[in-house]
Amino acid sequence: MIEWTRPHGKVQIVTPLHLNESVPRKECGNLFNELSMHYTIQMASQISGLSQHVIRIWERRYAALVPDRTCTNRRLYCQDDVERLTLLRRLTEAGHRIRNIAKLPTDELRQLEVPSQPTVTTTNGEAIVTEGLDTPEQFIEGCLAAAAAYEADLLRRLLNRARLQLGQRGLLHRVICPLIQKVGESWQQGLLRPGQEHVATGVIREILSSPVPGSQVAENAPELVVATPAGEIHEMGALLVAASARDLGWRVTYLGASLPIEEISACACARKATAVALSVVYPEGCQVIEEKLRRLRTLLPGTMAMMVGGRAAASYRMKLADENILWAGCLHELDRDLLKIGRGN
Ligand code: B12
Repeated sequence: MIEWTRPHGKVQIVTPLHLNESVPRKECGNLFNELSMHYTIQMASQISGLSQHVIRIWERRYAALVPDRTCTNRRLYCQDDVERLTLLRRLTEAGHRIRNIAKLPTDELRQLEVPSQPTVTTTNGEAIVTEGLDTPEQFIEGCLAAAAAYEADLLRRLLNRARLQLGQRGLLHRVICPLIQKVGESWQQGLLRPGQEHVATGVIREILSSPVPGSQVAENAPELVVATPAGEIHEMGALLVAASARDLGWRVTYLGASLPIEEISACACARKATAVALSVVYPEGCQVIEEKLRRLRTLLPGTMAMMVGGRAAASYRMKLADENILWAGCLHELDRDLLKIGRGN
C-alpha cells in the first residue's frame, strides 16, 4: 500500500500492482525486475489526478509517454511514468500547453514547475483557470475557453460566479454582452466551430432567461414585451434587453424571435404592457421591416411606449422619425429609457 497526498489535500490510498500478482511474468520475459512496482491505468489515474481518458489522449495524440504493456496488452505504468503524468497535470494546470511540453524529458518538466493555479482539466486535456478570476476580461477569457472545450457546466459555473462577483448589472453589461459579441465574431471567423458556438449560446440563453435567484417582481412593476419581428432570427440582442429590463425591476414577457407584428401587439394589449421593445438586426433599410415597424406603432395604444434597437435600428430611424418610437442603440440607452418610462415621464 502507498499513501499519496493529492494537491487539494485529499489522501488516497492505492494498492500498487506487483508484477508477480497479475502479470504472467514467464511469458513476458524479463520486462520488469521483480522488485519494481507497476500500476494499472486506473491506479495511475488516481495517483496523478488525470482521468483515464486524458491519459490515453496524451499518450496517443502527444506521445507524452509510452507505458509498458502486459501480455494481454493492458497498460502498465512504473513509478517514473506516474510521476511524469502528475508533473504534466500540474504544468498544464499552470497554463502550459500539453502539446508544447508532452515530449520534454521528465527532468525538464520538474524545472518548469511553478506554484500551481486552480484549474479544471477538460476532457480534451486542456486546462482552464477557474479560480482567482476578478475582472470581466478574465471571466470572458475563461468562458470562451470553456465554450471551446464544449464544457457547458463549467461555462454555467463561471457565469454564475461572475454574477456573484460583479452583480447582475456587471454580469450583463461587462461579461455577457461582450462575450456574446466575441462568440459571434469567433464563429464568423471560423475560430469557433458551430457546435462550440451552440454550447456558448445555449448556456447564455439559459442564464439570460432564468430569473436571478432570490429576485422578486413588485406587484405594480411596469411590464415590457420583448420580441423580434417576423423574419428577424437574430435573438441575442432581444434576450439581453429582456434580462436587463428584469434587472431594473420590470416584469418582462419575452416572446422570442421572429413573430408577426399582430401577435406582438395582441400580447402587449392583453398584458396592458407599459412598453414594447423590438430588436432589429438584419436587413438594414428594408421597406418591409420599415412598414412592419410603422404598423406595430398604429396597432399599439398611443400611451404604450414602443422602443426599437439593434444593429439595423439606425437605418430606420430617419424614415420613422415622426412615429412616436424610441430609438436606443445600446443597453445603456435602454436603461435610460426604461428608467424614464418606468417613472411615467
Ligand atoms: C450569431 C449571428 C447569426 C446567427 C443568429 C443566432 C441567434 N439565434 O441569434 C444566425 C446563424 C442564425 C445568423 C443568421 C444570419 N445572419 Co447573422 N450574425 C450573427 C453574428 C455573428 C452575431 C449576432 C449577435 O448575436 N450579436 C450579439 C448581440 C448581443 O449584438 P447585437 O444584436 O448587435 O445587439 C446589441 C445592440 O445592438 C443592442 N440591441 C440589440 N437589440 C436591441 C433592442 C433594443 C430595444 C435595444 C435598446 C438595444 C438592442 O444590444 C446588444 C448589446 O449592445 C453577427 C455578426 C456580429 N459580430 O454581430 C452576424 C450578422 C448580424 N448576421 C448577418 C447576416 C447577413 C446574417 C444572414 C442573412 C446570413 C445568411 N446569409 O444567411 C442570416 C439572417 C437571416 C435572417 N432571416 O435574418 C450580418 C448582418 C449584416 C447587416 N449589416 O445587415 C452580420 C452583421 C454579419 C456580417 N458582418 O455580415 N446570424
